[in-house]
Amino acid sequence: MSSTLLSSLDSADDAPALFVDRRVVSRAELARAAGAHAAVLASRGVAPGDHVGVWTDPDLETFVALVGNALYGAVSVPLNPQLGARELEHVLADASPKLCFSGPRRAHAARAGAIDTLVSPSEGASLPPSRLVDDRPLLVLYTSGTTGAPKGAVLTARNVASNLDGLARAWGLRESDRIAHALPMFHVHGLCLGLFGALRSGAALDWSSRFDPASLAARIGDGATVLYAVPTMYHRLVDAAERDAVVARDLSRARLLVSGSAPLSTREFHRIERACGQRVVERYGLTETLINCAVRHDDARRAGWVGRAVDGVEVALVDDHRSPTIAADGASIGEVRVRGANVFDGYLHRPDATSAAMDGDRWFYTGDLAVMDGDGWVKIVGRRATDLIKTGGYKVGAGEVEAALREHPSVQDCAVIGVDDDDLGERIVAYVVARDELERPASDALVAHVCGLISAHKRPREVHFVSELPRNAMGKVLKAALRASGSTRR
Ligand code: MCA
Ligand code: AMP
Repeated sequence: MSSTLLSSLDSADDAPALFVDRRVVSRAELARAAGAHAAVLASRGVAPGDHVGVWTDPDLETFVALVGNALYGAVSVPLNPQLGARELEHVLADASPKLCFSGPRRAHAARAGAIDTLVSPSEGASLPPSRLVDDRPLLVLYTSGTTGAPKGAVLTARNVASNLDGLARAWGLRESDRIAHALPMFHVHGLCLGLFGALRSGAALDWSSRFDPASLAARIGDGATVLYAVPTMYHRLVDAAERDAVVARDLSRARLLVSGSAPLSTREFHRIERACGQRVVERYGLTETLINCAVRHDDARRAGWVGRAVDGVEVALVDDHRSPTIAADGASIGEVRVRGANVFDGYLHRPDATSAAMDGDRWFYTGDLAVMDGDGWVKIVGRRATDLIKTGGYKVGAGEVEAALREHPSVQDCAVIGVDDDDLGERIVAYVVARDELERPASDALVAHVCGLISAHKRPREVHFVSELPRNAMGKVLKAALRASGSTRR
């Protein structure tokens, strides 16, 4: 393990570090800009360990701020530019950033309320401090639970570095690699694996601000060697590849196509293989643990299996009493628990939630259900909580969406479920009881209302009006009955 966190920046040479929408930035340029950012932080009274919000707009300045914060020791709290008002209020109150960084768009300055906003620091020549792999926090990433507002997962430099080293070994990442992705920069996948993973392994990051299948595939045609994407993106990529031979050819040139954040169906795995001759490599993780299992680059790849434990991670299956009694026979189902340097420090201000998810031996209980075979290969088969929805690779708590809907004056009651969807994996469907049956709000208005309060990707894709919700004798909504009642797969 390199003792410095973003080790490829230590040499600060002319090798490309980043392609941001095709704008190339060398390691030397990135290191210099990150140094200037760090100098501005210091001049604004930010101390190492302070939280700094970063609006993750699709600008080079966002990358500089994330890297500059990491090197300086400030803890980045990445902010989705599309955070609704209620979610933003929660994140700012919970994380109390010392200031929020905004790129040249400045549009967010007013949104952070009383919190000071730092706009794109100017050039400067100072070299960045070199951050060691330490046990201090590096990031606070907000992640949804079954109930309540999202929780801030605190990840340390060691969590991230140890996991990135395991992944670099699993995938044989090297300086000649260029990792392409079009993922958001406020989650583990795009930020930790994509940005920090490239800067630690010496590969370059080739980032596209918008996901467009043909353009992303063209980045591989243009020299990117590895692709990171969520299954929804692979679904759209293979649709494009089936229509367009150029897309298929570009995808066929990748050294590795890597999928994660949600299950890649066996159907899509085989479609991709047929369209471009590539067997996708899957890996499985959580915000709290980073990546637990991965298929190695030289493994035989099996549809539906997420590979073996990443180096440095212990993975086991447990029964309902959290006892490791589940046989590794490829058929017995248990909950996945994990332990290792990858496992986070805990949830910010939520010792209750941390101790519910992590035991005294530092095993983290994922809530995911899986089988394991005799070689330690894992296949995810479901999850314990039915109120957690994975849509387009984003985790969304049904309760968050319900709470947002309930704030609408015309909504008397509601229930939100995830329904199987070929494109999104699951799509969010809302069942709504209107306060006045004769004056139902328009579905679009309800969706817009949700987008105003929480992130747009948490919006319902369908709204059904019902006169009442099915409930059991205890008054609990019967979501299984809703699921059975109407919306079908598509
Ligand atoms: C739509 N939009 C609206 C409204 N309706 N905005 C305001 N009001 C409305 N009523 C906007 C959206 O904000 C967005 O804006 C645009 O319409 C379309 O967005 P979206 O619905 O998200 O598009 P999509 O086509 O469904 O997106 C599919 C996607 C996306 C590109 C695959 O879901 C995605 O990027 N997923 C990645 C998720 C991810 O990175 N997960 C990693 C979690 P605009 O066009 O301006 O954007 S980390 C994790 O899971 C673990 C650790 C792991 O294992 O990796
Ligand atoms: P998040 O909190 O957004 O980090 O989401 C983590 C969850 O995504 C996990 O608990 C799993 O349910 C799911 N997940 C991530 N990767 C995979 C995968 N390769 N296969 C199945 N589920 C996955």
